[in-house]
Amino acid sequence: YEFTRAITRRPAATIAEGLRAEDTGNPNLDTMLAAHKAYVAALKSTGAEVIELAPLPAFPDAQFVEDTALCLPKGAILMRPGAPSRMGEVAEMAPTLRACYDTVHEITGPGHIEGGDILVTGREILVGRSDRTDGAGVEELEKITSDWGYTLREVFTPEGVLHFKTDCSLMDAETILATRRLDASGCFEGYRVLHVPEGEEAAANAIRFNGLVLMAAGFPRTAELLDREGFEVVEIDNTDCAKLDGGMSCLSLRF
Ligand code: CIR
Repeated sequence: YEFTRAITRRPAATIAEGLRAEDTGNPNLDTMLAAHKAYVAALKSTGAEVIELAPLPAFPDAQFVEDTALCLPKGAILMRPGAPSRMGEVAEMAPTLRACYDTVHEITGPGHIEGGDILVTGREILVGRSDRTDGAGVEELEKITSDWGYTLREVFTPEGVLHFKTDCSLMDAETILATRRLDASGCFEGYRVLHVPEGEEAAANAIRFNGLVLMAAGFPRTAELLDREGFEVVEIDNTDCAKLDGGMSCLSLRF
């Protein structure tokens, strides 16, 4: 959770064409841009450098940059999204990562894996299989990360949940904020787990970024819980991203 850099991408005018499991209305570009600005400002306020990429109208989900790569200290790994409409986002991200890293690997397939399914903790890499991430994708990632000395553990994302990290986030090396439904699968055994209060499940996709925890606004009991635990919380309006099943972690690559 200590980072010197982040990569973000401004939402494009085509956001209404973004993927969503359920139609709860179209996102509004102006309010999404305002929220995105607040998000970037919060990252920068910690002293980190934020690389802000230009919108990609051909890829309406491209602001959710997290899904395109995994950034680790030893190198970056380009993902292979399970959503066909998002495949092309990876090539758009590649040059930026190649400029930041000496080593950039890529998942070449046939499997699929998206960054939203990967949680890097203080001791291991957890990868949740989901509708977007399959066993072959996890296996290919494991080959790369084991060479770098990481332990990778495959876990499962609950039915109906888009990504593993839709339901959890790392608060510090040992502490995970998670929904009860995800924790019930037993995947966090040995960690300290803070449960998102019932009815506030959408607050589980937060990020610890240096001294701050960025979380979606509108979940007062979760904010209070994190505050009580000693975290400095910044609330960001997530109304528009939520309409596209996006949250705090999806909006950046952090390294
Ligand atoms: C999608 O369905 O792929 C996008 N509309 C949302 C992606 C959210 N990304 C994430 O949770 N890492």
